[in-house]
Amino acid sequence: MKLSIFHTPELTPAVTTADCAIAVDVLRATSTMVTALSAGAEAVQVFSDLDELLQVSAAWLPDKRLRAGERGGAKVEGFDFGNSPLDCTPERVGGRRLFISTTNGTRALQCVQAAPTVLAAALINRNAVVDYLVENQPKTIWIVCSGWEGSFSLEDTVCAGAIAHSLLTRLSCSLVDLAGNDEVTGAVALYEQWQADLLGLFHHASHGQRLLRLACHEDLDYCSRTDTSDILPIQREPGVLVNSKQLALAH
Ligand code: 3SL
Repeated sequence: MKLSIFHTPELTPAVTTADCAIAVDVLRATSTMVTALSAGAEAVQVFSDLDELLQVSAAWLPDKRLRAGERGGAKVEGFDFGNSPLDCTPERVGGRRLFISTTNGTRALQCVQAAPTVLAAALINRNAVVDYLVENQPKTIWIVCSGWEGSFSLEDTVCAGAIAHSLLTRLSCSLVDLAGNDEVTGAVALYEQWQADLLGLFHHASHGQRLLRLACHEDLDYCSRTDTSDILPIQREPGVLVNSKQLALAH
């Protein structure tokens, strides 16, 4: 198994050669997707373009869909939700499809949607992701961090490091054997330094600070908790992610 980490969609090779691609946007898109599926959403469908989201979701009955739109951390006017995982309660999302477009996270998913397997990871479902990788043993894995508008982000890299760190233990392999690029070694070191204070790291992160200015303290706290959800979002068709347990039942 070889793991490579890319810090942004822009740094990710245009042609995906990974057997398994994992998109990460800890603050907050992939944390929101995990939470929506955990609360019983039928699926999550991702868009980089807001107009396309409105057009595609218009074909769905209003009581079967929810539209989530975020730009610059704030909710887009006219949408049902912004991008807070805490909005995804069973009462609000149960049985509905979440159509979502965010500044960076949905772009990360779209840039690897051609991979044979596409997963969404956050700190809250780190273990579910690692369980899948240990069980299925894909030869080549890419973790694509969302970053912020083309720049590196601490919170996504620490999550990539948390996944790599856990794989090293579970597979009893060395960093040299696992790492497909230098970013893996850097991400593991970042995680090792901050694993006991991930919320503290979020307070240093530029996007964490942006969200704090928008009074999203509870979101930061929620997204910093590791291994609290056993939900694994997996792509069923390009751009559409479902709970992996649902996909297993269908086969
Ligand atoms: O960048 C993104 O895709 C978002 O997750 C940003 S935010 O946390 O909703 O502000």
